[in-house]
Amino acid sequence: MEEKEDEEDSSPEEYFARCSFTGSDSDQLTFSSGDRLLVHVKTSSDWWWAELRGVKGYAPASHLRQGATIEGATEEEEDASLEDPWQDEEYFGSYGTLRLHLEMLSDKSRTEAYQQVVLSNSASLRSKVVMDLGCGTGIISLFCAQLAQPSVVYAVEASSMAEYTRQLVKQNGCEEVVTVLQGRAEDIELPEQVDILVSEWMGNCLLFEFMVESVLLARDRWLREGGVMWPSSAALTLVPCQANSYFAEKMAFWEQPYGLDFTPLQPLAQQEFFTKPKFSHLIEPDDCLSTPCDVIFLDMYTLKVKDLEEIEGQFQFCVKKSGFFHGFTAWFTVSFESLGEEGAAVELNTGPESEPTHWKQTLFMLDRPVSVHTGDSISGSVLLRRNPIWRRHMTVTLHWKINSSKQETDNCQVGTKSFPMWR
Ligand code: 6LC
Repeated sequence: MEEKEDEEDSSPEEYFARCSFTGSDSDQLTFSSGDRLLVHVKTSSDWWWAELRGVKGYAPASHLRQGATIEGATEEEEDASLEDPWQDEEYFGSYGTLRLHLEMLSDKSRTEAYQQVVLSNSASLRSKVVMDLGCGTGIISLFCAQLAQPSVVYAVEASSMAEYTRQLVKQNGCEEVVTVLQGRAEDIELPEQVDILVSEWMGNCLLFEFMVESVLLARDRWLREGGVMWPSSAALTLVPCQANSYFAEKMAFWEQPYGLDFTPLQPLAQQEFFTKPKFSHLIEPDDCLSTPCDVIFLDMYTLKVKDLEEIEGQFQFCVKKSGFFHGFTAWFTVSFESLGEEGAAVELNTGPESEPTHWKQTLFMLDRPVSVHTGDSISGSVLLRRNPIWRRHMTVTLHWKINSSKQETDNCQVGTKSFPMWR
């Protein structure tokens, strides 16, 4: 397909993506549901020459519609628009069963980090008012009650697990201290402000699920002036990496299964396995092609809900070993500040140098591997863009530029790829 620059009119039309689309070559745009596109030329009935955030390319006409509202939507889309953009029924429904709680409680690094911060700060927790947002089975609240002497812990839980949490509190003799409140943190009323707001809100790639929004709203409403947030800050870390076995398993596989050439399936494989990030990847420290770099830092005291719409970070990596650059791996770290002189700070790091957690790491595969050498640099940016419709989802866009340290090779390569998580 050739570019249509010369035919462009001066007033492009505004369209919105009815669903996400991943371009299969550099001529095509990649966008997420709800994205605003400017259509310059209606090249054919199927493909339009359009623009998204300054980048031009073809977009499938069937994926676009005029107007962000449900006007002009098909019946099917109207139904979708009646759906809760937070998908709370499904979300809290899944936390009403044991599967996820078992996974979280079995994660010792995670659970013991919270236990440790309570224990190391037990003296300062004395007589304090605590809110545990999204308490689940109540483990953090129970740590507070058993390891310290807070005056009260408000354990807030929206799912039906709250009924059991109440029983667990009783069963463990903590009912004098822990008050279980069933409801969304956004809706509950407390009799007082709190000194400490503790929550385990982190999702894959830190923000997925966007439970952090509930934490920020609760902070602004219920945390007293000078109160403490646990965690107090969070960072997202990125590293360019090789992923030889994943690449072999999903892509190279088609080259010679049983001595046959199945390579025509590779574009399909790419679409199926590399379009979305791979959650639950465990990267070997050896697969890191350079020293990891913190790309995004969130201060839990100053972060605002509206900041969550778009968060951007920059990176500059120096390749420390030659190999195949298959993609980027991301993970996060959260820090808990100490409550005072006698307390201690605690960190929960979900990276490859720490004990694996249930979050593991998130792998973003490039469309094709690039061979890199010691001394090359990989610079660029990462953008986390919250889905404007599905509020628990986001798209991660990576831009990279590889500068080769070798004079003879074509010494600069650029790339960009967007990964919906999940819509
Ligand atoms: C924690 C999730 C728990 O927090 C789970 O039990 C869920 O029902 C609860 N939760 C999430 N959002 C709210 C809210 N707004 N109000 C009350 N309870 C809530 C683990 N999930 C992650 N760390 N991602």
